[in-house]
Amino acid sequence: MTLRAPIKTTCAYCGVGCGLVATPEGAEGWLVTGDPDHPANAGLLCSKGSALDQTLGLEGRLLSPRIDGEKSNWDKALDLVAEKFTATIKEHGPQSVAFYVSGQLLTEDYYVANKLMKGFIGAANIDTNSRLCMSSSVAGHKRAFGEDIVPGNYEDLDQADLMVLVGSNAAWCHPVLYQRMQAAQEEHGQKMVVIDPRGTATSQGAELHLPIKPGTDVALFNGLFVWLSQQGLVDQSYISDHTTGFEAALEAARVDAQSIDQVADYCGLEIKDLLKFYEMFGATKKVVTAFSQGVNQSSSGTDKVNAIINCHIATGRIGLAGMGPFSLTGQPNAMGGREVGGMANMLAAHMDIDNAAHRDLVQDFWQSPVMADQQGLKAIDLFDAMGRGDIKALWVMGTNPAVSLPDVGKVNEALAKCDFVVVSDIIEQTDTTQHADVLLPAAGWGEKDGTVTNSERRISRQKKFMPLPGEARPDWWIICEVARRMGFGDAFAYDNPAAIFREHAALSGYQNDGQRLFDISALANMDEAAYDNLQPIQWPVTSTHPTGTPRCFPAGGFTKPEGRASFLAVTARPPGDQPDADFPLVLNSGRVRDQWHTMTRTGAVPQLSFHMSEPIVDVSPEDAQNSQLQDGALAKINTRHGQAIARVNVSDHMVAGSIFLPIHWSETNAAQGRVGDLVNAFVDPVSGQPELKHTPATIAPYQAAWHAFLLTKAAPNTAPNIDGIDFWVRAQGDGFALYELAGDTEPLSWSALADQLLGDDDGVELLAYSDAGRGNYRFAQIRDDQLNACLIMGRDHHLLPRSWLMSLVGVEISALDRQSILAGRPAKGADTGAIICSCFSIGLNQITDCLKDGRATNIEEIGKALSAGTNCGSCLPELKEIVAARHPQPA
Ligand SMILES: Nc1nc2c(c(=O)[nH]1)N[C@H]1C(S)=C(S)[C@@H](COP(=O)(O)OP(=O)(O)OC[C@H]3O[C@@H](n4cnc5c(=O)[nH]c(N)nc54)[C@H](O)[C@@H]3O)O[C@H]1N2
Ligand SMILES: Nc1nc2c(c(=O)[nH]1)N[C@H]1C(S)=C(S)[C@@H](COP(=O)(O)OP(=O)(O)OC[C@H]3O[C@@H](n4cnc5c(=O)[nH]c(N)nc54)[C@H](O)[C@@H]3O)O[C@H]1N2
Ligand code: SF4
Ligand SMILES: [Mo]
Repeated sequence: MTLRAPIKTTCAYCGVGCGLVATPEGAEGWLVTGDPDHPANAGLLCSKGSALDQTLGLEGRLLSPRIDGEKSNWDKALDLVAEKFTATIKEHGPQSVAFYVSGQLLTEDYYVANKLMKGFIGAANIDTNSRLCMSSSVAGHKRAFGEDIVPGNYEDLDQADLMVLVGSNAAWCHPVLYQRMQAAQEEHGQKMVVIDPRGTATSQGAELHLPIKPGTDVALFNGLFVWLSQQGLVDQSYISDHTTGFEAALEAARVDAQSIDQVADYCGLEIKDLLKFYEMFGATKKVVTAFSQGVNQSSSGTDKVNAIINCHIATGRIGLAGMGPFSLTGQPNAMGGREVGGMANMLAAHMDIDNAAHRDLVQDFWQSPVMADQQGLKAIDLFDAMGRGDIKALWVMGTNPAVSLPDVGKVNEALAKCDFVVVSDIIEQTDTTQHADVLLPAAGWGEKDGTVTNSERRISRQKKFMPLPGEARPDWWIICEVARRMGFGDAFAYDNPAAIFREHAALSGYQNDGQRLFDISALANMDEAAYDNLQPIQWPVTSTHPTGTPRCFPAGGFTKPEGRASFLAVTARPPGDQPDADFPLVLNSGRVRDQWHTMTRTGAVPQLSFHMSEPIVDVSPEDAQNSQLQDGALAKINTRHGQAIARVNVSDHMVAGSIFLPIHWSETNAAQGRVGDLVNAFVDPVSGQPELKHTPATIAPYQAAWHAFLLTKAAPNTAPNIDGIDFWVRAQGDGFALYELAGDTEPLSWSALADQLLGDDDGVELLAYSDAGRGNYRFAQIRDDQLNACLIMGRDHHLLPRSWLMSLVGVEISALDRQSILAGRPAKGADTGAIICSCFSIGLNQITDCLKDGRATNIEEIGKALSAGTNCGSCLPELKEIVAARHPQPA
């Protein structure tokens, strides 16, 4: 029997780590709301978090182990995995096997995966999607502080007088933190500067946006460093008491920053804007510089991190309330993964694999037969080695590398070539599970117990409140069962995640003596009940700080020898691959508001599907004109690595020379929508993090001969496998699927194509309109006075407003609706327009109508009239922009 009482847990998605309450609702259902007591969010949630209760269904779930695609059972599958790994190691050595894991695993899962690979298999070929995400920050922190530490906490974001956001679209990616910053703007006039090559929902709310030339952040911060020192704004006593390397770093910075003009020119910025930023930074003591993937995902990512940290330690703006460099972690447990050392170049508990004393310490603690004595392969090298046949057995857990790695065509070839691929996932059909010899059904969010650590070093419990579905099992259990079958049973005999956590906590304190700040040994003796009731707590958690530590480095005290932080001498380097005549544009890539990564969970939630229902390429008006692209039409984007097709959004927020594609679509839900196919695999030499934000590209109109969209209740969860369809993308509606379709050549018979797409359906009323001359076709199947399917085809891409037809699903179709469908024109006011507020499904037209007819003049009034923006608030930046377009503020 399941316990049907409210349960406190943590969000499954981003690194903000919001606390949630899952409350039973109805017979089986759960309602998920923000936990008002959790310090990360104080009850707030974003659009993704608020829709978590809608991901709890079992549609698409992997519910039993599979071998070669056939249903199997746990014993057979686990035996096979253990046998194959053991045999491969025996024949080809420990370096011939690898794990590729994820910052979305819980700390306990991560800990045992790392322990098995490094201490029992004896190699370090365990890398993680965090390589693509946080590894430059890890490397930057280690170089500066001697340890991977995010010094501050979220209260600093509230207390700062100036927030500098570098390469972060927090309004969409860390929405709850962004809302905290917005509140700080209102409460005490906090200022915001956003440094990003494109305008974003985040930069909308900023006092200053610096549309930096992609990849040039090191020069910008070197410029700041030099300027601060010229103005006498560096803190000499802090520098001499707590740091080393100031002079050398300043000298290196001067190479980039002989003058403000040089910096402005290199970074493609106006001198006055640059100076304004420098003056704001110089004049404000409480500055937080928060950074994310625009910094990390770069071939100079580590240097970018250090260029930022240099400015903070030069001015003593670190370790105190309202200030500091702040790496925003992406995944829910990116930080936890770093604690357990689950990357190829780390050991465990913030120890180094290159350090013999650390290796001995960990081996002694684990009582393990072997210990990896050299770094393993980092993600990009790992898949390259697999392509060469050097990695013969791979186990993927909690990540979808066939979508998310750069140059992913090559990755898919490597996966296809690998002798033995095991994938643990919650979803049956992904681009990666296609390659699996063995598929292991993992328990998902809400079905398993463990801990995660958020961006501010705060450990929170994720809790089970649902039964295990089918044969799904928690990841830690799966890993321990394989370890046991490989002969390591004693070291993996945990009864529950609490036991693993205790060991992890004990290791952090083992022979530590204050050498490593990551120490949670005060949690090492928690019994199950204490573990279950663990309140969110920030590490270090030691006998001297039993209730946790809100801030590190309050007065120096860095992990480096003598407690000093290092300045790093860095100079700007251009991105690895430069545009040329064939590929004159820079392809940037990143996230959209309502989707999570490869959409395996958020893609199934109707409420999240229509803020952006297909891959959109953002293009500046100038580039659109040069490439003859029309807003709303399809375009082909090509790079040296591959091709994608996306719909064009001509946007004033884009600067000429660069285009932006979202990362979310895959072969599972689109044809040619996978951005990884395009992206180069150039890496940062220090961190190994790939340059996912900068690939030379070209864009051209995709001259489709026909376009269509299909809205159907009979929602096949697959590609429309029909000859002549060259482009398709699928979005999940409430009880229906919406497909966008296009083809290169006009169908020989439109009606035959229509029959194939609609399928026979006896007993339905068919509305059909065709104008062969213009090539306009509209079909609607109506059953019991409701829309069953509808297909609109034509030579033009404009067709009809999808939002209008979607609004007809599930309601009685009136005579007027029938007329409107046949006429191809919605009745006045019937089209809600593109969805802006996902929580209440409020579209753009509804909002603009409300502003036009005077029902509202500001966001609050829109909220009152339509409810838009009154739940999670994720759409507030967009509402602000819509209001501003209608009611421009006097300058
Ligand atoms: N909605 C949503 N939220 C998420 C996620 C999600 O999938 N969906 N994923 C989570 C994860 S794992 C992560 S890592 C975070 C990522 O969070 P963010 O890093 O905020 O998100 P991105 O969209 O990847 O990229 C941020 C910005 O970097 C900019 N950028 C590109 N090149 C440069 C450059 O050279 N310099 C500078 N300064 N900026 C540049 C891009 O234009 C983009 O706006 O989001 C987390 N939150
Ligand atoms: N071009 C480009 N590429 C990028 C990025 C970019 O900005 N640009 N960003 C990069 C970044 S920062 C990141 S973090 C990655 C993210 O990329 P991925 O990690 O590949 O993306 P996800 O969709 O989060 O994959 C998680 C997988 O784990 C499964 N899963 C969910 N819960 C569980 C569970 O409890 N157990 C197990 N075993 N499986 C589970 C999901 O179904 C899904 O298949 O993408 C990277 N790739
Ligand atoms: S900001 Fe949104 S996605 Fe991130 S943890 Fe909070 S609710 Fe989840
Ligand atoms: Mo990430």
